[in-house]
Amino acid sequence: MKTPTYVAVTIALSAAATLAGCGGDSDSGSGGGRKITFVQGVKGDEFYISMACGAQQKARELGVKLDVTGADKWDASLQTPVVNAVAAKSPDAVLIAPTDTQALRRPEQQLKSRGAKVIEVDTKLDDGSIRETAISSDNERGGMLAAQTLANLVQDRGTVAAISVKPGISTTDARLKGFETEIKKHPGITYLGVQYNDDDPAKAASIVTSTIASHRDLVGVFAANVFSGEGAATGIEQAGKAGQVKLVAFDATPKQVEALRRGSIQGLIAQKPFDIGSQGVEQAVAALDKKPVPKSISTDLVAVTKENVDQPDVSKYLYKGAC
Ligand code: T6T
Repeated sequence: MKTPTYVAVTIALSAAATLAGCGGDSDSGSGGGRKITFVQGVKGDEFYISMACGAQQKARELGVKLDVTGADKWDASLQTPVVNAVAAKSPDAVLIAPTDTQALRRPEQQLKSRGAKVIEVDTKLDDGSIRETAISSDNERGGMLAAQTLANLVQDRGTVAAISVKPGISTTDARLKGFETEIKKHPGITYLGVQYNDDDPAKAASIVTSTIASHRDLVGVFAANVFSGEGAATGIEQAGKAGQVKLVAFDATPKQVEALRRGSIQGLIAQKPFDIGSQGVEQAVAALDKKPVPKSISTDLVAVTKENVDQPDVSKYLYKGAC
């Protein structure tokens, strides 16, 4: 089966993705004076930094004030007090990436009961009764695309493994589901299952080096997000297997793209965080204007390889460390 080495998967709306200058907070000072707060899944992750850029740009266009906040680590017990502090400020609307499908239910309920319109961006709760809408990539399809790409890279035979953050995250769980569904269609491939790294690249690196040491026939790894991918690339390099053990990872941070250029990563599934952020503000204002808001919005994915990474219609989706 010929696996696509470069695919632009258009699944739904794509907002005009142009980057504009932005910082933590913006106040265009005009236009309705509404306050929107964006609670990232974690601070310092270029995926969410790019998402904040899209949200800032749309906030300027629509004349609303946007604050951006988040916890220092991907952890529901750290995100909860951040959300409670936001609720205390009674914003008109909140864009939030809940770090767990259950644990953030009560804090989100708190936001809603204080009158805020809740827009879930990237991740979502199992309970859909709080949010106005959920905006994210089609993560299950992204996982299937990663499996097809990895199967092609390893000529449909050998042993592969997966690495992810932790169970209970709507996005990475969906990617694993898509990956596992697809990889099972490749009889020549043995799948070892998933190991979790708690969103810590150092943990991801040591998981991969020990997996390589204990499975001499390991030929491929799927990494379900940024820090899983950055860590897996380091682990493969530390084991001296760069280019031999193939790596396909979700996301496209500067570090991941560098690893792609030097041959430690062979495929990246890039999301469009700028579009998700921009759509998030647009739907928040629509909800505040009592306009109809779709129950969910799915944004594009792009498969990135060494061959296409510098092509303009691919490179424009690579994540940024600043706007
Ligand atoms: O992959 C993204 C995001 O989509 C996922 O929900 C969590 O991990 C990332 O933020 C990357 O770190």
